[in-house]
Amino acid sequence: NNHKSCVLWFTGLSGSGKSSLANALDKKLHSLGIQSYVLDGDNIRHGLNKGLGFSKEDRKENIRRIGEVSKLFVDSGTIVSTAFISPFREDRCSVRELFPEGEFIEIYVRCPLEICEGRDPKGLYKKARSGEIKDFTGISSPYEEPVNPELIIETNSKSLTKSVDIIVDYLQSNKII
Ligand code: GGZ
Repeated sequence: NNHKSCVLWFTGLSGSGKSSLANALDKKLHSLGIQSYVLDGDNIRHGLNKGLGFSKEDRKENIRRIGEVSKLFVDSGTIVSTAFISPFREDRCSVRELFPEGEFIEIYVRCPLEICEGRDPKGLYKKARSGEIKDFTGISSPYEEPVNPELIIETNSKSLTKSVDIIVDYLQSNKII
């Protein structure tokens, strides 16, 4: 299949649906015969970035390394989707600067904090409220919204299928796939 490579940088709160969306998109791209890969907490924070925590400095280093790894994937001809909170604007901007214009596509997975907190699949918000987990994004650590993201997906009001379609349309309109 003839396609360009790029990074789809999903950013948003814990529980906003970044991983679900990145993984659903990944499936869709594979079904179209497109080489695609997902980087998320499961394959990065448990491996390459084991040992990094959630202080501002550790998150910065987490995102920096993910940016560099994404670049390697893009060099290999892959469409890479990254699913990390990446709460700091400055850190996301630094990653954007690693790529030529058009290859870094920031996707803000927007979902109200109350909804994310209500979902709380791992009980982390509850622990953050009680103080058992500190520096928790949205509760005791900031989330800086993207200023000019290429796409905003409202996971609260859109189905997963519809959200995937919006991203696929974007990739087609911009002649990436
Ligand atoms: C935010 C935390 C924290 C704190 C553990 N703050 O819902 P999850 O569990 O699966 O996703 C969250 C994940 C965030 O890691 P990232 O690498 O995406 O963060 S960042 O981009 O800011 O570096 C959550 C879990 O790790 N988690 N403690 N204090 N999320």
